[in-house]
Amino acid sequence: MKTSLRSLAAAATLSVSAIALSALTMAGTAQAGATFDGVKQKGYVQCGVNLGLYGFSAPDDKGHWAGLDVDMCRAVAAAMFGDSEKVKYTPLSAQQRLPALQSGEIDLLARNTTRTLTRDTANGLNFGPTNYYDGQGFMVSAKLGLKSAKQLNGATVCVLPGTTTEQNVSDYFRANKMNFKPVVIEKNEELNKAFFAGRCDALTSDASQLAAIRAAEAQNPNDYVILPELISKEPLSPAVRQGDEEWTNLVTWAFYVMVQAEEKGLTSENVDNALTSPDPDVKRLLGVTAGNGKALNVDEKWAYNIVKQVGNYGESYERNVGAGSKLKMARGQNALYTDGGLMYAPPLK
Ligand SMILES: N[C@@H](CCC(=O)N[C@@H](CS)C(=O)NCC(=O)O)C(=O)O
Repeated sequence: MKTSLRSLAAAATLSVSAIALSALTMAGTAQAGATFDGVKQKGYVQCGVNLGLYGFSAPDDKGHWAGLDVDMCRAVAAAMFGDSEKVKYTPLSAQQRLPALQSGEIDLLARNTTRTLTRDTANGLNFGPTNYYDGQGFMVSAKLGLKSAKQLNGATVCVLPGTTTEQNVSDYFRANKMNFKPVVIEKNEELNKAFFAGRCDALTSDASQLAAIRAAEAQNPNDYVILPELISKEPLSPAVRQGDEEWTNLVTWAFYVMVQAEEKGLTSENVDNALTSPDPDVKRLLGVTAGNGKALNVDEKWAYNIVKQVGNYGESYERNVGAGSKLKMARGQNALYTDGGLMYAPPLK
């Protein structure tokens, strides 16, 4: 009796440890997901981007896609293939973007897309880390002499459908007991034209986009002002389909590499010298100490390739939307946490 009890207990311990062991093994070897495998097999990332939004995703003078969102696509390609050029771009309107991801037409959506609960759940998406913290604002003609969005009662407002913008603007007017007349136009280009032609008193959009539209499309940018109120939170984030953790992980950590590189002072210029750094975090980041690559099922040089080819987050920011661009956006909330911003990379270990 005693023996059999003991052997039962032993068997139970054995099976518990067998389960624990198999769980460990599972965690140790990355389970390849369909998107991860598909991307690897075809040799490029199919990235959904904006139809053309200066600073985020727009073709440059030479026809190369450039921008903060484009750099997200490039970082993932650098991690996966050691080559940031292994990306094909699918330009998408606001209304096309989610179906394009859900249907599998694209692998990654990096198109100034706000992370929301509904998109994260009912729409079947997963979001990577926010690559630009934004908020919705209003742009008006300077001639109107307005100082505040609170003066917009009765205004006609140009707004793009299929966006968080559309909902926020009605919430804002209702909350402030004001009326407005929406002018809803699906194509960005036509919407902006309508605004610049004077068909609406105000254009509403994420504030970074208002700055981009003003810089790239106004005949005289000084004729327009962006009102000071930000009426919403728009954490713009890359999105993937649910169901492929391996792919979600790669996208997530590819972005964190750029932030971590900035935290550590690593740039595309100095990253080669950093390969001999004695700092254990830098060694791990650059694959001098192996482990992170294996965990993500990519080459140990994955993060080095991102920093070398795409740069750290600050470099990407300044080049695309900051001092080195037409937008000249201050870092604001997009500064590192050490400078009072929200950019913070969890440990890459
Ligand atoms: N971040 C918001 C808005 C995204 C969006 O599509 N914004 C429009 C304007 S409201 C846009 O990208 N415009 C680019 C352009 O006008 O070129 C969302 O995810 O719904």
